[in-house]
Amino acid sequence: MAMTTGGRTRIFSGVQPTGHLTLGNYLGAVRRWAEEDQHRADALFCVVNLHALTVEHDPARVRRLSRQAATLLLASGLDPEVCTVFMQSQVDEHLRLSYLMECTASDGEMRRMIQYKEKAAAQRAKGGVRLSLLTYPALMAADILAYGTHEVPVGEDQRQHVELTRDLAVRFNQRYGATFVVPRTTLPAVAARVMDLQEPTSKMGKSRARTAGVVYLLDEPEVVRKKVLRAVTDAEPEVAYDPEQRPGVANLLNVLAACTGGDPRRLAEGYDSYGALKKDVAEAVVETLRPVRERHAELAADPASVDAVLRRGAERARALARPRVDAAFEAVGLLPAG
Ligand code: AQP
Repeated sequence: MAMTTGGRTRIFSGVQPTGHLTLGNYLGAVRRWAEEDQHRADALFCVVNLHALTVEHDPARVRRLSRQAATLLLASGLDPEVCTVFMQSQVDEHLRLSYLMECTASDGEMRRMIQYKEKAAAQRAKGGVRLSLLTYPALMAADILAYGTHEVPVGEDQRQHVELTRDLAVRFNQRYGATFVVPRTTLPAVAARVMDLQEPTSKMGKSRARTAGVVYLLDEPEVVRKKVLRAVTDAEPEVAYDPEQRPGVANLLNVLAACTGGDPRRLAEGYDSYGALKKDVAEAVVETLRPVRERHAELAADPASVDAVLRRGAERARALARPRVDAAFEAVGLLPAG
């Protein structure tokens, strides 16, 4: 029998401190964690800072972005009295289990990951691909499986990694006995993949080099307006929702729907010019992000309280993860420590 989670649904998800958090992170993942997930389950949310070392990094920047990401999670409404917020590197169980996941996965599986292919191509051109970029999904599987997670709320781009996590959990359980819960992905109803405003066929990502099409959670309202008003659309005269043929307009309609609660197809019917649509999108985004920016400013003024939340979160996470990771060590044939 896989270890239980006390009868409650367990949710785990995370965000990488590879850059400043974006509107994509918020609409695709973080907002749902705060508004729904933390209230309906035993939920853990993590700044996955080890993942930020898979690409070239500046230690001071990773340190700064890690604390900023944690502060933004709290500013977005994650309540440490209700859920567990912590820093991945402060809970050793992630790395312990990651090695067992590397021993469960095959190199072919890792090489098939789309994110690996995309990022490796970019890094190869710059001079070298870190081995950890290839094995990243093993660490991500460990992040999820250590907690007996049932649901992983993520954006569409992470679906393939959660699928791999499922495969690894099933394989491990078959080889060594039931140890892990097999988790499933949950996606938001709209905005599961927010696209770059300048390149609407690419995901809006926080580590993109060109930032004109990326809205950051901490952008000033004037900057948000400028980025949205300059978004790439197309030459067709009427506003219509067609993600395949007209990705720029569809992206704006998805963002508007996510911010205002409407349906993107229906919303399209209410516009006869791109100018009017962009104006409404800009204001909807500014208003959606306003409370997050304001709360962030308050919390950032007291970094010690954020660190205290992370310390408490890490303690709880460690206590939850350790028995399952110890059981996995024993199951594969490693002698127990004491
Ligand atoms: N554009 C997006 N639309 C919807 N959801 C998104 N997510 C990320 N981008 C979008 C979701 O946000 C959570 C945290 O993801 P991440 O930290 O991996 O985000 P990132 O911004 O994509 O970071 P990078 O460094 O640019 O990473 P790569 O290129 O590796 O994705 C996840 O739930 C993610 O799905």
